[in-house]
Order: sequence, then C-alpha cells, then structure tokens
Amino acid sequence: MPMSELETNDQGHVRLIDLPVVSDPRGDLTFVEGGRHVPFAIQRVYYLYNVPVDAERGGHAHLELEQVVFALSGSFRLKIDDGHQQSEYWLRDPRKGLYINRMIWREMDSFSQGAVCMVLASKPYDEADYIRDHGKFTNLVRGIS
Ligand code: T46
Repeated sequence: MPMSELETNDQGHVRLIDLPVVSDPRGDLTFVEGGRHVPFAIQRVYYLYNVPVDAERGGHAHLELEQVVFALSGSFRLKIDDGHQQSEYWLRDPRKGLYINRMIWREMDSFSQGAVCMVLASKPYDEADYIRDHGKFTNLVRGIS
C-alpha cells in the first residue's frame, strides 16, 4: 500500500485500514508495519480482553494521539464523533482496523464474549493527552474556548 494513501494527519478523520493476509493450509497470518500499513510509527500496543458484554469503554478524545483499533477476536462497536458528525463501526475482522486520528471522540460497547481488542498507538501513554469531557471536546473542535 503506498504511503501517500496513509498520510492522514488532518483533524477529524477515521477510516478503515485493510491489512495483508497470508493464507495457507496452516491458517492465516496478518502483519502490520508502522509507517507502511498504519500512518505513524508504532510506539505502543495495548489490548483489551475479559471485557464484560455490557461494559462501555472509551468515552474520551485525544489531543495528539493517533491509533488503529482491531478486533483480533470476537466483535465490538466503536461509536465515533468528530465534533460535527457521529458514525459507528462494528469491528469483527482481524484484518481490518479503524484508524482514529487526533481529536476524535470514541466510545466502545457491545463486546462479544471473549472479544480481544488490540490498539496500535502513535505515542506512549500520557493522561495529559486525554479529553474526558465531551462538552470541552466539542468546544475545542468548534474553536470555542
Ligand atoms: C482508547 C481506547 C480505545 C495505562 O496505564 N496505559 C495505557 O497504555 C492505557 C491505554 C491505559 N492505561 C491505564 C489508564 C487507566 O488507569 O489503564 C486504565 C484504563 O484506561 P482507560 O479507562 O483509558 O481504558 P479505555 O478502554 O476506556 O480506553 C483505552 C485507551 O485509554 C484510549 O486511548 O482510545 O482504549
């Protein structure tokens, strides 16, 4: 995949990313390289598992962080808000990730039993990068201080 298709630093941007898959009689293998399949150098990987089916996660935006979210196993819903429009994505294919740029509000729910969510992140963990108040997020996106 050419890098030019992946340069997405504009604010307010989500999109699905397809990863390669190598299949043979032993099963499927999918791989991901930072700067090639995702539009940033990967500095952190984390995963969510043992998530109760009625749990809600997320509920915040990031000032600078870019991420790509995958359902490695099972499925869940990602609700996206760019401050102007809302959309939702059901992730259930380990070859497909949702790229989430900075300044995007995200909420996650409807985890299936045994779902595993893996996230590739552009920066180390930093609580100061989180916006956890939806009103503050909307004001920032709309340029209201
Ligand atoms: C996001 C969604 C998809 C760490 O210490 N290091 C880490 O790298 C992360 C991600 C979290 N933490 C700590 C911070 C909290 O004390 O783990 C605790 C739970 O984190 P949080 O409530 O933010 O988890 P989620 O699932 O609501 O959100 C996470 C990410 O934080 C967030 O960036 O986009 O997954």
